[in-house]
Formats: sequence, C-alpha cells, structure tokens
Amino acid sequence: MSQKVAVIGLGYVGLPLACLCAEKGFEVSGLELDEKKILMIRQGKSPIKDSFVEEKLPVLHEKIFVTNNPGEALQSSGVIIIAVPTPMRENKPDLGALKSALVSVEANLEHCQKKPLVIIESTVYPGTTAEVAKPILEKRGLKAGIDFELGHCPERVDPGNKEFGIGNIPRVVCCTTREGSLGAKEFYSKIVNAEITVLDSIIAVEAVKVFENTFRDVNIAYVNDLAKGFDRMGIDIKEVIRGASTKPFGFMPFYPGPGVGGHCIPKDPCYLIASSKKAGFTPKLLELARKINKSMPAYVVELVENSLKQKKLHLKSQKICVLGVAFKPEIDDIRESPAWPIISMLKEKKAALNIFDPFVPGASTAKSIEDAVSGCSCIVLCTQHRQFLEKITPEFLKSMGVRVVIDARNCLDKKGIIEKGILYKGIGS
Ligand code: SAJ
Repeated sequence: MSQKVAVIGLGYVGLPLACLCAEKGFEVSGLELDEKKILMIRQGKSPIKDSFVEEKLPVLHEKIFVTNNPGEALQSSGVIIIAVPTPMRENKPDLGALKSALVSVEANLEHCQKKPLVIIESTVYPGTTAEVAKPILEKRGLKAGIDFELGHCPERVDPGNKEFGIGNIPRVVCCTTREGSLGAKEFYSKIVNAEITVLDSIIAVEAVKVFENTFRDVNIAYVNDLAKGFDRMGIDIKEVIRGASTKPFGFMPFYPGPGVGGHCIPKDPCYLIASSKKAGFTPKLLELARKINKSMPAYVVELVENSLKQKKLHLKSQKICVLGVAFKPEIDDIRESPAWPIISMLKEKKAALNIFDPFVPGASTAKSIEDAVSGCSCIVLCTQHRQFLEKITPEFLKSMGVRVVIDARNCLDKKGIIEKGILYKGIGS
C-alpha cells in the first residue's frame, strides 16, 4: 500500500480526511479549486467549522500539500479519495463536480503508483460508480480491477458530533475486485479506529448512505405528521415520545420540528427516489415523507397566524422574533434550514421581523436575545441552541411583554409559559 494519499475536494468531508491521513503518517496531497481555501489551509487555518480540523490543521498543515493542479496533487498517489459535493439540482443529482474530479484522475492514472486505489466518498445514487465513474476512468483503455482499483466508501462525517468523529466512525466499502476491497479495508483500518465492513457489491455500498439517511427523513416525517394530528386530538406528542422512549427495544425516538434541514437528510432521499424511479419503481412512502417534511415551515407560519388571531393580534401589524436559523443546534450551518421558508413566508405576510442566531451573526438583525425579543409580541423558536434554552424562561418572556410563543422544537418550558398567561404552541405539543 503506497504511503501517498490524494484527496480531491477539501470540504466538510475531504479536509478532515486529509488531516486524519497526515496524522496517521501518510504523505497527503489535496486537490482544491477554491483559492481562498487553499490559502487558509496552507496557513494552517481551517476554512470549515470542524473541531477535529481546527485542532489538527495548525499542527499538520505542513504535511498536507494543497494545490489546484491535478497533476501535482495526483502524482505518485497510491490512494485517491474523491470527496467533492454532489448536490441535487431541480430534484436531479448534479454530478458535475464528481465527473470533473474523475476526468482529472483519469488523466493522471499512469502517473500514480501501480494499480492505485480510487475511492469515491461523495454521496451518490446507487449505480453511479458503474454507470458514471467507471466509463470515465476507462476512457483511454485502462481497466478497473486491472490497472486501478475502483470503489465506494460513503462519507459519514457529522459536523458538531462530539462523540463520533472521522477517526472513529465505522465505514462500509466495496471495490471492483475482492483484492481491491481488501486493499481499501486495509487503508481505512489504518486511519479509522472502528469496524470497516466490506459489502458484496459497490451498488449496495452506494445504497447504504442514502438508505440510512432516508430512514431518518421517513421517521422525522412520521412524527411531524402525527404531531399535526395529535394537536387536533389534544395529545401532547412530546409526552408520548417520552413514554415510548422507555421501551428498551424496538423503538427509536424522533422529534417533530419546523422541517428538515442540512446537506444530507433533505437530499439523500431524493437520490434514492430518482434512482428508484429511473428503474421503474416509484417509492411513494419516500416521496410522501419529503412532502410532509417540506410542509412543516408552512405549518409553523399557520400556527403563528392563528395564535396571534387568538390574542386578537394581526400578523401584519406585529413584530415577530425568529430565534435560530442554523439547521440544528450548536452549529452555524444554515443549509436547507427550515427557518428560511418560515422567514420568507412571514415577510410575505407583511410581518416585521427580528432575527437572531448566536451562531449566525451574518443572518441576524439583532445582537442578543434581549435585543431580538424586545418589542416583539410573538417569538418563533426554530433552532434549539443551548443559549435559547437557558435564557428564554417564562419570567424573561413575561418581562419582555411577549404574548405568543411558537416553540417549533418543543424545547421551552411550556407549563411555565402558559402559567404566565402567554399563549404557547409547540409542534404537536
Ligand atoms: N430533525 C428533526 N427531528 C429529528 C431529527 C432531526 O426534525 O428527530 C431535523 C434536524 O433539526 C435537522 C434535520 O432534521 O434540521 C437533519 O438532522 P440530523 O440530525 O439528521 O442531522 P444531519 O443533517 O447533520 O445528519 C447527519 C447525517 N450524517 C451523515 O450523513 C454523515 C446523519 O446520518 C446522522 O445520523 C446525523 O447527522 C446525526 O445523527 O447527527
């Protein structure tokens, strides 16, 4: 196994991986197009919020050769990891970045170590390695399994997760040949302190990532849909989930919210839906789950409007405070955050808004919770940042003259808020 690893794409996935390989003693090169990122990494500064990278890069950056030149990055590599973005565009997988990375690899294969290991870590739809990657890499006649090994090992990076980081998350992998799969297992076992499982086919490995994230989307849709019904039935879903969670087997809690954000969960089911439909089967449950989760922002806005009406207040004459725009707590990632459609719908209804997220000052119109809540008759909590749980008490809300609380994360002190005579609405709670 060659000691040189080339990582293509130094973002949320590639940069932690490059740091991990350098830390484990591999010679590492990184191919990155973004000049600003290249400069920061060369200076040992992390361009992403990732505690592992922020800790390791200042120490390891001299061991990571970063360039925008494919030939330089790939020269003499024994392992090539492709970790470029694979977003959805108009409900279709956009493989543009992946294809250009593969073209760069193909053009430099003969300058790599003998029989290099080419692994795609980017999230793809099942069949991508065979239908897209292999033809590009074999364009000039080199053969997968003979002149190079080709496989897939889905990334499982979870920014903000303090317990599981890139160095201890189990991985699944498969390559074109058994020898390739074992070579990949050997490589990942050198850098990851966790189980590396070789599956029987590349397409099964490609399906794992979208399968495990679609599992989340469907279960979140399950509780979101039930929350709407329980609200009508006068059942507090928060209590029901608390009760069901006492079952030590056969149940896993998910929680209703304002919708599903992030760069994985809203996207990965669309990959599975697209490839399933292409094969002639429409996965109705997956499509319905997406529809339910995408309906949640409008449900929150409806709660705002109806709750204000209950207090004889009208949306367009009220100042409303939106708390939280990050898609999950304690991070600054705003991608696909459900707060955005909530904010735009409230603006369309002519509500005046204060917005505050301590992790996203750039999107905030206020500098503090006090500043954001002052003058507002209604608050809409979209992200359960710890700071909000600590500061937004019933006493605080009463002292600020808040009349309505829409707690889209069911995380505030409902009983205490109601006792202060403030109208409280959660999601099914
Ligand atoms: N959400 C709910 N209710 C829930 C769980 C999540 O509304 O019960 C919402 C969150 O608020 C967020 C969105 O769904 O807006 C996604 O949340 P997530 O916890 O799934 O977080 P992500 O998007 O960071 O998902 C990542 C995934 N990791 C990878 O794809 C490598 C996922 O597989 C992990 O399980 C997840 O982190 C995790 O557990 O933190």
